[in-house]
Amino acid sequence: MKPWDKRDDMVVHEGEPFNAEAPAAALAAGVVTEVDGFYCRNHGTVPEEGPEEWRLVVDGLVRQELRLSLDALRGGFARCEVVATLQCAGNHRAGLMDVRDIPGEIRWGSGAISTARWTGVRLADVLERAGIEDGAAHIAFEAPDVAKDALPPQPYGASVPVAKARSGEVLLAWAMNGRPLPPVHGAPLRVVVPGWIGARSVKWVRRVTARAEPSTNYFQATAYRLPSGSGSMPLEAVAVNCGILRAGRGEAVGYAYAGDGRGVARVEVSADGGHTWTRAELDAPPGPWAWQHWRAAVPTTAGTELVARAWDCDGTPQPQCAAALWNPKGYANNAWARMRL
Ligand code: MTE
Ligand code: MO
Repeated sequence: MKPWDKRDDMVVHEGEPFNAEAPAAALAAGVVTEVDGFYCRNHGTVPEEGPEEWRLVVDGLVRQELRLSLDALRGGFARCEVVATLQCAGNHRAGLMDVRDIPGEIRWGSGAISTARWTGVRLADVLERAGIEDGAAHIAFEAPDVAKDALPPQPYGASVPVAKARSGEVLLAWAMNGRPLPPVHGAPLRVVVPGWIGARSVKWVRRVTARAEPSTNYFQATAYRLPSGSGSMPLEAVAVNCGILRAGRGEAVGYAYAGDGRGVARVEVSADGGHTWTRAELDAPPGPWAWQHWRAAVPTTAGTELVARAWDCDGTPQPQCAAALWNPKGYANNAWARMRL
């Protein structure tokens, strides 16, 4: 076993902090990913915390500050389960690095994505208990792990606008696939923001703060953004994208995912560089916040390059070329998926 009870075949990019993508076999094995194959993205060292002294603080622009133990969370609010896909904004970065190098960033292939059944309470219910004041427009999350790649080095944090925080799908989760969260995935409690880039799903969350402005944390204010106008904009919902997981014996198998609950309408695969396409058979998603698996009958002789592309339910297609999507930190590459056999 690799560190953190992960499968031996995890694609480990960094040992410390531990950054590893899910092997294609783990992603293909089921529409819900086993915890031992679930990708890991860590900006700092996994914190050690005794659940005994752990408390979640809810403060800022609220009528009533809260200090909640795990038992208080479990016992005081309705329990909720959501099957949600997490995808790192850096998933498929390798395709952008092939266009032009991106020094200092992890060369993620298409395995910085996984799906779990998360159990916890709705963030909306906790915010309701605290009573959000009128001036609050963002909900910020703070964790104790210190990110060395932040400038300056600082604990990890993020925020989401109040509308997303109050939506029923955003969880404060203590379990993953029916078992307590393992340390590397955020024990004892993490935020799960379905449909949005993984960076907003803060692990080891200790503080939830209602604010007038977005979090000033490096990972909200500086990283995980795309150039926009003369400034930049935060990455939020995941754009429709897909991956090819395996191909052989005349069949290709993969995943497709469109964030923000949009769902995938169609997937096509080409074995001739995009001249002709075969429509893939799409599995039903395990829920509105999850990816879908697909399979297509296509020639799979050695040397063939397979290309796959998806449309979301708004009719938005994936762009063809990574070159048009290149950005300095290498986020959000949703160009057509390619696999050379
Ligand atoms: N939360 C904390 N506290 N520290 C982190 O480094 N990484 C974020 C997010 N939450 C991170 C975090 C990023 S960039 C992603 S993609 C997801 O966690 C990855 O979640 P996972 O490791 O459980 O797959
Ligand atoms: Mo990420």
